[in-house]
Amino acid sequence: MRTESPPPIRLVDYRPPAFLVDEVYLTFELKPSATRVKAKLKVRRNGEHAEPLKFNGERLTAISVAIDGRALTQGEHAIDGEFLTIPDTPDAFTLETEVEIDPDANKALDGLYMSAGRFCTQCEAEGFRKITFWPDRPDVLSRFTVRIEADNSFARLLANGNLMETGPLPGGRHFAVWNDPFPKPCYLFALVAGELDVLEDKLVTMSGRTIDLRIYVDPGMAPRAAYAMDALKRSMKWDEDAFGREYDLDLFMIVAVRDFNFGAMENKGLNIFNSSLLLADPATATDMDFERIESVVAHEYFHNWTGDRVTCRDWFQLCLKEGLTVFRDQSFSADMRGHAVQRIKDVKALRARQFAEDQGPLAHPVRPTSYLKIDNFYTATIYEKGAEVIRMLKTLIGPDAFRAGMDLYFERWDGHATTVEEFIRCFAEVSDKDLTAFFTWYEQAGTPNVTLSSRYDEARGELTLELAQETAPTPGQPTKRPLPIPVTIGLLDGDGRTQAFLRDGQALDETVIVLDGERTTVTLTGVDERPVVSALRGFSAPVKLVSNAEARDRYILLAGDPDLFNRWEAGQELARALILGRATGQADEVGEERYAEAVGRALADQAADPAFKALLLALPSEPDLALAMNPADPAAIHDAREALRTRLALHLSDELKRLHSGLQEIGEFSPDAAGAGRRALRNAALELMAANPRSEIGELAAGHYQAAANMTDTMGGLLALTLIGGELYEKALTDFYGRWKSEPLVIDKWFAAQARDPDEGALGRVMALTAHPAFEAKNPNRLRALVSTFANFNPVRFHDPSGASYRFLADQILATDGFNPMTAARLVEPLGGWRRYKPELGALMRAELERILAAPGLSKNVFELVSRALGEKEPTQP
Ligand code: B3K
Ligand code: ZN
Repeated sequence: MRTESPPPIRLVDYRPPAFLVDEVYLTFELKPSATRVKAKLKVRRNGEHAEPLKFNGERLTAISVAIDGRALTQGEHAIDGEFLTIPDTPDAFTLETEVEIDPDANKALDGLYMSAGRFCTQCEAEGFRKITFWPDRPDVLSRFTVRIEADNSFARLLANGNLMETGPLPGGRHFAVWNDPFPKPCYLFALVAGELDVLEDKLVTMSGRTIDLRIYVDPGMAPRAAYAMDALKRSMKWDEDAFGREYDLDLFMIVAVRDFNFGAMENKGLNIFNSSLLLADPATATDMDFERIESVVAHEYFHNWTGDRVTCRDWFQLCLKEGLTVFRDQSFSADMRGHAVQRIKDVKALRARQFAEDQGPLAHPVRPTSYLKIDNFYTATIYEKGAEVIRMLKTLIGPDAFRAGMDLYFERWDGHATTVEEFIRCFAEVSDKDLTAFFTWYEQAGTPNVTLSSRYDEARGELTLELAQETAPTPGQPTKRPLPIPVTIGLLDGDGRTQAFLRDGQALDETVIVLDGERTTVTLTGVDERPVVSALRGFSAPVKLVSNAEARDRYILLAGDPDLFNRWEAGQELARALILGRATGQADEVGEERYAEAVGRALADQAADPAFKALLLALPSEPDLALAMNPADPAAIHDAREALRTRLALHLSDELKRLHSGLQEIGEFSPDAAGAGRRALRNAALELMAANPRSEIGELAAGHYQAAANMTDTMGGLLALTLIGGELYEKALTDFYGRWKSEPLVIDKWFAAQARDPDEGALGRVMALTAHPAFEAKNPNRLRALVSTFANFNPVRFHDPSGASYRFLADQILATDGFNPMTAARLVEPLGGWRRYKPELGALMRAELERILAAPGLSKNVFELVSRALGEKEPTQP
C-alpha cells in the first residue's frame, strides 16, 4: 500500500517557468546499458522570478554539473531522484551536465529505450526528464542541436531537424549532428539509432519547396511503408488546401518501432510510430489497419502546426493540440473516404469510449483542472470530445469564420505555447461573437441529455419544437450549467421526402437550433403535412438525444433520411430498443420482424454505398447497449443481441448469401474506400450469417477463410469462425498461427481473435495464451491484443458472474505496473465503470480495484485511476 498520497498538480497553480533554456547542445554517447548524455544549456532567468533553479531529472546517474565552465561542489547543488536544485545561479549562464542512463533496462518505454535492438525515444509527456536534467514542461521552448555517437552497427543516427554533419569515430564508432531551427518544448525531442531500411519520396509544397520524405522501418519492410507514404503525401497536400499550412523543414521522417506505449508521436520532423500503425500490405493488414494508418499518419503530420509550431502552455491545455488535431484528421478522413461513413465511425468511437468515460467515476472535463499523472489524461474526452467541441465551434460560427479564426491563431501564436482561452479568443474576434458560454464545453464534464418534443398544428401548418437539456452530476461537479448546443434539424414527409419549412420567414430544408439555456422553443411554419423530424443531423453535438418520435417515424428516417448519419442512427435506435426490451423480458417479436424487413430493404438499395450498408447491418455493440441499460446486465444483453442477430440472419438469409457471393473480390486489391467498403459489406454479411444456427454456415465461413486473398477477408473468416466455434474454428486457428508465426503484427491479430471468443471457455483460453511462447507481456501491442481486447470487447466473458475475469485483469494490471505503469494504467478502464453494472458484478469489480489499491509499490499512474474509480473525488491516501 502507498504510504503517502502524492499531491495533485492543479491548473490554478500555474506559474510561468523561472528559467528558460534558449539553446541546447546535447551529446549522446550511445551504449545500450550505459549511455552518456552531455547537455550544454544556455539558461536565463525568466523576468523577475527569484526562485532557485529546479530542473526535473529522474532515473539519471549524475556524473557532473557545471555552471559557466566551473564544476559545482556538493554544497552548491542537490539531486534527489526527482530534481536537480541549484540555489544560487547568475541570471544568464551556461549549464553543463553529464549523466548516465540505461536504455536497455527501460521497460516503461518512456524516455530513451531499446526496441528490437534499436535506440528510440518517447518524451511526451514527461519522458525527457529521464534523459537529462531539464525544465520538463511544454512552455520552455528551445533550439536543439544534437550530436549522436554510436557503434557502426547502429547504422542510422536520427534526431529532429536537419542533418548538419556525419563522420567516422575511432573504435568502430560514428557520429551525426542534427539541428532543429524551430524552438520546441522538450516533449517533441526524438532520437532513433539502429539498423533500418528506408522508403524515400519527395513532395513539392505550395510555395514550390521540395521536401525529402523518409520512412524508416525494420530491414526488409520498406515496401510495407508505401501506403503510409501515400497517406503522408495526401495529408501534406490536404493541410495546404484545407488550412493553408505548409511544411517547414526540408526533411520529414517517420520511424516505425515495435515497442511503443500507444499509437504514434508527433516529434518535430521525426515522427515515431508504433509499427502497427505504419506497416501495411494487403496480405498482412486489414482495411481497418489501412484506414487507421491513413488517419494516424495524417494526425501526426497535422500536429506539425497544431502542437509543434503552436504548442500548449501546460498539460491542462492538452486538448488544444489533441482535440483540434483529431478534428483535423477526422475532416481529412472524411474527404478521403466519404463524410457520412466517416462521421458514423467517429460517433461510434465517441460513444463507445467517451460516453462511457462520462458515465463513470473517471469523468473529467475536456480541460481538466487537476491530475497526478498527465499520462492518464490522454483520454477519449480530451481527444474525441475535444474534437467534437471544435466541430460545434465551426457549426456555430460558420466555416468562413472558423477558417479565419484558425489563420489568426497560427499567425498570433506561431512559435509559442498557449492556452485554450487564447485559442477561443481568436474565433470570438473574427466572428465578433461572445463565446463565453461556449467555453463551458471545456470546463464541464458529462454528456448532456437533450430532450426534444414536437407538436404539429395541422390547421396552421406549424411545428413547435421544444428542446431541453440537463447534465447529470459528475465527480467534483455536482451542479451543471446549460451549454450552447447546436441541434441541426430537417423535416421529411410521410413518404420520406424532404419537406421544406419556414423559420423566421426564411424558406429552408435544414436549420441549426442553438439550445443555449435550459430549454428553448422554436416554431417552424409552412409545414404542410405532419412532419417526421430528423434531429441532431450529422450528430451536430456530443449529447444524448431523447425524442418523442414514434417507431413509425424512425422507420421513415431509416428508409430515406437524406442525412445518412441519421438514417443509420434511426436503425441503431430501433435495434437498441428491441434488444434492451428483450434483455429486460419484453421481447417484441413483431417489432423484430419489422426491423429485419426494413434492414432488408436498405440492403436492396442499389444506390447506397456498400460501406454505409455494412454499418447499417451491424447492431449496436454490447458495450454500447450496456450504457443504455441501468444497471447493466452483460449476459442478458449478449443473449438478446444474439437473438436479434439470429432473427436477422434467418430473415435475410437469401439476401446475405447473395451479398456474400456477389461481392467476391475480382481484380487487384485496392485499399481505397470503394474496395474497403465492398469487403466490409461482404464480411459484415458473413458475420451476421454466423448467427444462423444452420450447420452449413460453418463450412461457408471456413471456405471464406481459406479462399481469402487478403488479410481483411482472412480476419472476416476467422471472426465468423470464432463466433461459430467448434472444430473448424480450432483448425483455422492452428492454420493461421502456422502461416503467420513470423509476422508479429499478424500474430497480434491471432491473439485478439481468441480474446473475442464468446464461448464459455474464453477466460481459460485467454489465461492459457498468457503462457504461449509467442505471448510477450513486455510488448504493449501483444499485451493489449490479448488482455485489453478480452476486457473491452468480450463483455459477456469479461463479466463472468464468478468474477474470475476481473481477477485476471487485476493480476495483469499489477504485473504490468511493475515495469510499465503507463500501459498498466490503460488497462484499468474496464473495471472503472463498476457502478453501472448489476450490484453482484459491481461488487466483484470493486473488490478487484480495492485489491489493486492495497498492493505494495503501486505506480502513481495506476494509483490515480484506481482511486478515482473507487470514487474518491481527489485521490487521497487509501
Ligand atoms: N501526442 C501523442 C500522444 C502521447 C501520449 C503520451 N502519454 C500522440 C498523438 O496524440 O498524436
Ligand atoms: Zn495527437
